[in-house]
Amino acid sequence: MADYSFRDSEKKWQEYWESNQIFKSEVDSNKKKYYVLDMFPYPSGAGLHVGHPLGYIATDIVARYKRIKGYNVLHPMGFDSFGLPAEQYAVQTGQHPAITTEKNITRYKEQLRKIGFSFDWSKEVRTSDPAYYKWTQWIFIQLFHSWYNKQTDKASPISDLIKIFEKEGNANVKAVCDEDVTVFSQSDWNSFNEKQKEERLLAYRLTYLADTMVNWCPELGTVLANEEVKDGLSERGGYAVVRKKMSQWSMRITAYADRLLTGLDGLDWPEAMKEMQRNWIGKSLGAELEFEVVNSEKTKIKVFTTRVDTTFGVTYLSLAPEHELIPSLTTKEYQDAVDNYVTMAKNRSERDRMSDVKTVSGQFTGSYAINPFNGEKIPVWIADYVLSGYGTGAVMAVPSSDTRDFAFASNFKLPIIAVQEGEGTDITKEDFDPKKGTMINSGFLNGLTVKEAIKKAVEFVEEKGYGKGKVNYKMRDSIFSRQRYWGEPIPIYYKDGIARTINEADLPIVLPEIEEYKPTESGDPPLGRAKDFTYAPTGSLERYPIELNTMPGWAGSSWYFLRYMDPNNETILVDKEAEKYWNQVDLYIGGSEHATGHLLYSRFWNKFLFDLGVVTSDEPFKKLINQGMIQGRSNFVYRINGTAKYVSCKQKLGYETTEMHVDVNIVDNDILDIEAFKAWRPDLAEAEFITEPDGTYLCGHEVEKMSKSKYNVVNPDDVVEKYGADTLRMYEMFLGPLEQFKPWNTNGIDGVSKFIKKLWKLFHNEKGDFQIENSAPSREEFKILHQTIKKVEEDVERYSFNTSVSTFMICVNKLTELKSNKRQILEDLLIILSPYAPHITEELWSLCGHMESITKSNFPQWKEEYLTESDFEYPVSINGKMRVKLNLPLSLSKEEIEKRVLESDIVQKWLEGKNPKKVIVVPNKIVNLVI
Ligand code: ANZ
Repeated sequence: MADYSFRDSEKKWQEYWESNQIFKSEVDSNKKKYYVLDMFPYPSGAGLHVGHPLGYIATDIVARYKRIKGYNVLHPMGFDSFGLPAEQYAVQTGQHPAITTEKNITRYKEQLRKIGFSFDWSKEVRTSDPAYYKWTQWIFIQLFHSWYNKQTDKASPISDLIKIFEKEGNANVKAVCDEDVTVFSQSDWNSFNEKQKEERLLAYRLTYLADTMVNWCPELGTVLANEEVKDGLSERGGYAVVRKKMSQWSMRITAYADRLLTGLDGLDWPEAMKEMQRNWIGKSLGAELEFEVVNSEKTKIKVFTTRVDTTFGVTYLSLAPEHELIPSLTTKEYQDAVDNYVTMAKNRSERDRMSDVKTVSGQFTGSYAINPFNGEKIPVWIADYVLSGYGTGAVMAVPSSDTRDFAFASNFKLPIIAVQEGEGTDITKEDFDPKKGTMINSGFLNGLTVKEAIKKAVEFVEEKGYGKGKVNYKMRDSIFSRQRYWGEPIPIYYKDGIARTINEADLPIVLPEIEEYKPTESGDPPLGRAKDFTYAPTGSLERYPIELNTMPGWAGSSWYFLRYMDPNNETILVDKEAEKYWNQVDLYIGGSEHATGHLLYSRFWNKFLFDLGVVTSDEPFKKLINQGMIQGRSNFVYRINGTAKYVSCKQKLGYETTEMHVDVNIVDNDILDIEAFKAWRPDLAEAEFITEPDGTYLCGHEVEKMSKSKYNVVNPDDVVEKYGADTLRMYEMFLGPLEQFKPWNTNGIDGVSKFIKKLWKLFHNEKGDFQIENSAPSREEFKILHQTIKKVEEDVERYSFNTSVSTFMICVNKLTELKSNKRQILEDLLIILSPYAPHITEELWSLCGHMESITKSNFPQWKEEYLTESDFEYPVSINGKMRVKLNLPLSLSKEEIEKRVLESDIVQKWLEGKNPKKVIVVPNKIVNLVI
C-alpha cells in the first residue's frame, strides 16, 4: 500500500460508524454518564463555514475521549429550525419555509458528516418538527396554569391559587404578579363572573396576556426588538417605528430573577458570562417613597430610589412620558406643551432615551409635590430619561448627587440645593459649582456613611409610612408573541373573549398552510390568512379562533437539551429515568452572544420544569465554554486608479491604487492565481498585472470577520476535500486556545497534513507495506509514549486542545527519529490520538488487526516509572579523586543514594573498613566521600 488515501478511508469509516450505530447511546445505569452538548445551529442557506465547526470539533474530541475513558456519552445534534431568514425567503419567493429549511438541514448534515463527528443522530431534534413543538406548546400550557408562590419560592398550580381565592380572597397571597393587582375578598371572588375571574388570574399566571409598549413597525407589519430599532427607524429597511400598546403574551421570567441570580454561583461558567447575566438581571436594593401633590392630597407620586438617604437634596420630581398621572397633574397652562412633549418622547426607543445624555429633554407639568423629609415644595416635571418600565416610572431628582439629574437641572435652571456628604454620590465636589446651589445638611443623616444613612432613612420612611424598602430588577418580563409565520403556534384559543389553553390531548396545534407569508391587510399576523384556524374543544360543536401570534425564536431552544435524552417519546416530554440518568449537561460549548438570550431563557424554563418535577436538576448547564470566533483572513489586490492594471503588494509604492477584496479561494499563500482572477468576473478578463520580480502577484492580507461580502469565507467541504477531515479537525484545534478569537490561516495547514502522513509512515516500511513489530519497546520509546499520554490527558481535561496537537507532533517526530514501529507503542498512540483524528486512527487500528472499532478501546494509563529518566551514572570521588561510577535510579532520595554508595563493594574496598567523615551527595551530579 502506498500513501494514505484519506478520501477513501474517511468515507469508509463514516459509513461504518453510521451503519453500525457506533455512537448511539442508551441509558445504562451501570456506567457513568457524560453529556456533552453543542449549541445547535440554525440551518441557514449559506451552509457551514470553517468557523462553525470549531466548537463542534472541541466537543467531539471530548465526547470521543470520554467514551474511551469508559463513560456512556450523550453527544447529540439537532436544528434550531424555526426562524426569520427562512420566512423572509418565503415572503420573497413564495417557497414554503419548511422546504427551504429541509434543504438546508440536508446540506448541513452532509457537511457535518464529512468532518467525522461522533453525533448520535438517532437523537436528532428539530424545533420546527410538530412532534417536537408539541412539547414546546405543552410547556407554554404548564406556564399558563402556574403562578409563582413566594412563600414556597417555586411555581405552583393555578388551581391551588383558585382554592385560596375561593376561601379567603387574595389579601394574603404572596406571589410574583402584576404590580397593580387590587385586593379582593372571598365574597368578591365568588361574585365575579368568569371573565372577571380570568382577568384576575392573568395577573398571576407565569405566561400572561398584557398590554405592553412595543416597537411597532407598520411597514413591516411586526413588532421589533429594541436592538432592531435605530433612531426611530427599523434597522432593516429603515421604516418608521412607533411605540404602541399591544396585547402580547409575556413570560413572567422576573419571578425567577433571584433564583437565576443565585444559581449562577454554583456554575462552572466563564466569569464574564455570569457577570453579563448578573447585570442583565440587575438587582437593586432601594426604597419606594411617596410624594404628596400640592392641592391634591389624594394624588401621590411614588418613586423608586436606591439612595433614599439623599431625599433632603431632592429639588424636583420627574416622570416618564408614559406615566399615568400625567393627565391629572398637567395644569391648563401647560397642557399643549405637555401634549407635544409626550408625543415626541413616546416615539423614541428606550435604548435611545437611555443613551442620550446630552439632549436631556423635559417639560414642566405645572404641578408641585412636597418633599416628605423637609416639607419643601418641588416642581413635577416630565423627562424622557425616566423609563416607564423601570421602578415606578418616576424619580426623585437629586441634582447634587446624580449626574443625569444634575445635567437636567442645569439645562432647565432648576435649583440645586444640597451637596450630600459621604462617598457614593455621582457628582464630585469638583464638578459641582457651589455658586449654583446652596449647601445644606442632611438633617438626621448627617455624619453617617452612605450605607448607614440608607439604612436609617429606610427605617425612617417605613416608620412614618412614607414608603417601604424595595428590591427592583432591571430585567423585564419577556414578550413572547411574534407576528410571524415560521414559529410555533401558541396553544391558545379564544372563547367569549377569554384566552383558554388547548387540551393537551389535542397537541400539537400544527402550523396551518397559508398562501402568502405576510401579515393580512387588516394588520393581523400571517396566521390570519389561514382558512380555518379554529379549535373545537372535546364535546363542543362550536369552533373558536386560535391565537394568531407565534412563539419567538428562543422558545424551542430553551429546552432542546432535555428532548435529546428521549427524542421520540410521544407521551411525555422526557422519560423520567432518562432524565434522571443524563441529568445536567456536563459540558456545553457555544458562542458568548447568547449570554442574556438563550442561556438565560433556558435556565428560566429549566427552573420552571424543575418546580414542576419534570427535571431533577435546577440548572441545565453545569459547565460552559465560549468558543472564540474564527475570523477571516482577507486578501487584497491593488488596482492602479483609472486603469485595469493591478500592482503586486510589494511593488505598489508610488502608485495611486484602490484596494479590492479578492476571493481567498483563488489565492494560495498570498499568491494570486492570475488566470482564476481573470475568470472570476467578466470585468476582470482584461486585467493586466505588475508582478514581483519572480513573476508572481502577491496579495495583501488582513484579518476581518468571515463574511461573504469580504470574499474570505472558507468552506470546510473544500478543506476536507483537499486535506481530509482529520487534518481539518486537528488544524482548527491547532489554531490556538479554544476561547480565543483567531484568524483562519491556511498557510499552516500543511504542517498538520504532513503530521498525518508521518503518522502513516510510522506503520509502514520503506517499501510502503504495513509493518509493525511485536517485540518489546525500549525504555526510550516508552518514555515518549507515556509523556504523550500524560500530557494529552491533562490537556483534554482542561480543554486545551491546541497544546495536545503539538504534543502529538513532537511524539511522532521523536518516534520517527527512533524508527520506532513497536505495536505496544503505536497502538496506544492511536488510541489517544483517535478523538482528534478519528479516521486515520480507525484505519491503522484495523490494519493492526483489530476487528472492533477503536472507539471501543480504552484510554491507556500513563505510568510514572516511564516518565522519569530512570538512572544516573554518579561519579563517586573519594578524598577528591574519582574512583568509581555507579548507576543509580534517579528517583532515589539523598539518603538512599548515600546508602547505596556505601553499600557498593568497590567503595567499601576504598574505605578499608573505615567510616567516612563526610558524605556529600549532589543529586544528578556527583557523590564525594571524605575519609
Ligand atoms: C435618587 C438618587 C440619588 C438616585 C442619587 C441615584 C443616585 P438602579 O441602581 O439602576 O436601580 N431611577 C429610578 N427609576 C428610574 C426610571 N424609571 N428611569 C430612570 N431612572 C430611574 O438605579 C436606581 C436609581 O435610578 C434611582 O435612585 C433613581 O435615582 C433612578 F444620588 O433616586 B435615584
